[in-house]
Amino acid sequence: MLVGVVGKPNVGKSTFFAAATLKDVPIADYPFTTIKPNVGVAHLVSECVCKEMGVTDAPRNSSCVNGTRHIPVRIVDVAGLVEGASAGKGLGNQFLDDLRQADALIHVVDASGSTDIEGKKVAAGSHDPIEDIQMVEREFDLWMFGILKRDWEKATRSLEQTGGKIIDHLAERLSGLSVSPADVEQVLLRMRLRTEKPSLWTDEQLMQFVAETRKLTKPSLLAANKADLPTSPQYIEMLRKTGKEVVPCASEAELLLRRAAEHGLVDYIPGSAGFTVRDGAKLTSAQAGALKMVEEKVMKAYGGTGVQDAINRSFFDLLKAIVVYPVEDETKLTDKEGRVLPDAFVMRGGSTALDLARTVHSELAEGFLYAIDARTGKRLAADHLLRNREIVKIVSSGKRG
Ligand SMILES: Nc1nc2c(ncn2[C@@H]2O[C@H](COP(=O)(O)OP(=O)(O)O)[C@@H](O)[C@H]2O)c(=O)[nH]1
Ligand SMILES: [Mg+2]
Repeated sequence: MLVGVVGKPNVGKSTFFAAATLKDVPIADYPFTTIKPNVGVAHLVSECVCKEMGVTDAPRNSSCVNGTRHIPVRIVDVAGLVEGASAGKGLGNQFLDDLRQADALIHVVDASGSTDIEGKKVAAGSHDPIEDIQMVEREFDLWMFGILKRDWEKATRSLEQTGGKIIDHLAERLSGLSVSPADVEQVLLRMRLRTEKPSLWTDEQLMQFVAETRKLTKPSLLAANKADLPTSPQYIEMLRKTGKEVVPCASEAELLLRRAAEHGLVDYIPGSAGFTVRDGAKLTSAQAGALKMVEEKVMKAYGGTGVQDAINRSFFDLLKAIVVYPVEDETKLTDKEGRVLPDAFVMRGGSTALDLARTVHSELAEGFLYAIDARTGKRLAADHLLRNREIVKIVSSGKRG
């Protein structure tokens, strides 16, 4: 699972990305090997099961800070999007290459209204961020539309002559965006489009099709950034009225806090509603002033910087992700080496016990017999739908079982 950080230029995407990916807690090894420069590791925070189970854990793929697990996930900083990007303007199609791999999007907007549609600085409060949202979504849709439109007449005529399926054709054209035939079918059904005569679809219908496909396959939330500025609350109010999920964010404040924590100046756990200056920390007056601003304009006003919340919500709300703890010994909650609750895996919602076996090791999946719920000791079948924070032992005839 990969979440993309998108938006027009100068809204604070890179600041958000830098803050979210700043290594804040010590972690042994990242489970991701090849990483492109604009792909980084952020963390989900989730209440660890250690307290409930009354054990002291020894995490390996994640870390546990005061009973909260920080579990690595990947996010990608997408190049800024401007009007005309779908036709190659600005960084043009680069953003689309970044976007296509993303499963969900954090759409960063400048909630202070201090950047125009191209991202140029203007008087605070003078630009309505809702226009930016429409622009970004429209560019994305126009780009998808362009992919389909390129050979539409020829392709649909040929499909109608040979009895080929429009669903397969559309899914094939959009496969680079991880759009499946089932996704296409769902959208077409909802729109009640006549699948036997695609050559009769109008451009408006095709645009509606791509917009619906985007919503289904790239669910998004709004990170209303620069929330610390005085002109932001009014726009945040307006953004909420769009019915979209809105998370007020102060990315710069989050970056400041994580850096200060890294340097041992403050105690701060991402996602929390406050921070404390460490005893004996020698702050310059500039640092003290900046922290005071964060306290007043961010922590007191919003109960947190929102960055961690946006990351969490993109996985848990948009992708319905769950955290699962695989163990070897379901009574001691250990792995082969006796480590207690070593791993916490982030999995897609709808994942099964067999999916978990696959994630742990392919041999476990091949010889899968059944799984055991460590809390109840009950057996779970291969198709058991995993629940968030479930602790599971896989029983397998495979070598690793
Ligand atoms: N006041 C305020 N400014 C911010 C915040 N986040 C980013 N900025 C500023 O917005 C400008 C653009 O940020 P950047 O991350 O480069 O934006 P990008 O072009 O979307 O990647 C920079 O001057 C940042 O310092 C924030 O939370 N509050
Ligand atoms: Mg940037």
